[in-house]
Amino acid sequence: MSSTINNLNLQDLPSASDMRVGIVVCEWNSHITTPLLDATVDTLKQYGAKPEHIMVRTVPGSFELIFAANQMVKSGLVDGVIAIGCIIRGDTPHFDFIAQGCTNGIAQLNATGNIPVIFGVLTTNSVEQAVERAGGTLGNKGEEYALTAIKMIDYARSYER
Ligand code: DLZ
Repeated sequence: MSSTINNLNLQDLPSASDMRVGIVVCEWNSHITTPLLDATVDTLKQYGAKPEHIMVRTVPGSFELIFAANQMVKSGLVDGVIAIGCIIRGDTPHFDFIAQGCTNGIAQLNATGNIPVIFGVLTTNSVEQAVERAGGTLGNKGEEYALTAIKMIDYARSYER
């Protein structure tokens, strides 16, 4: 196995065998978010996460990720949350409002909460760019989301040791 994936150093990566991970995934652009979700779950399992410790919930669109991720954070049922969405630029300014709102909302959860929330939201100018990153020529970003969650849960735990 190579020692990096998508710029992430895999050396000293902790096992996810005792980690509980929540995933919130969007229905919007499901042809993109489903392969992102699948790669995220597969990678978590590959690094030891137990299937029964991976909680997956679905929301309509990326704007709803903020509320749903916050509910998961507050539930105390998980050690970290991965928010998965795909926002594709259209003909109206809607893209900018949703992308900005979603980004700010998830950033705020990270700044104020006590568990990490991973930003697994693709923001692309075209469907093609999204496909490239969801199992296409540029790989699958879901792997990166899972690895980042494992690293950040371990990071959060370093303050408990
Ligand atoms: C309305 C909308 C639009 C135009 N585009 C996207 C998108 O590309 N990706 C996405 O995840 N959601 C989109 N949405 C839906 C909004 O995120 C949200 O569900 C609605 O504005 C209702 O709050």
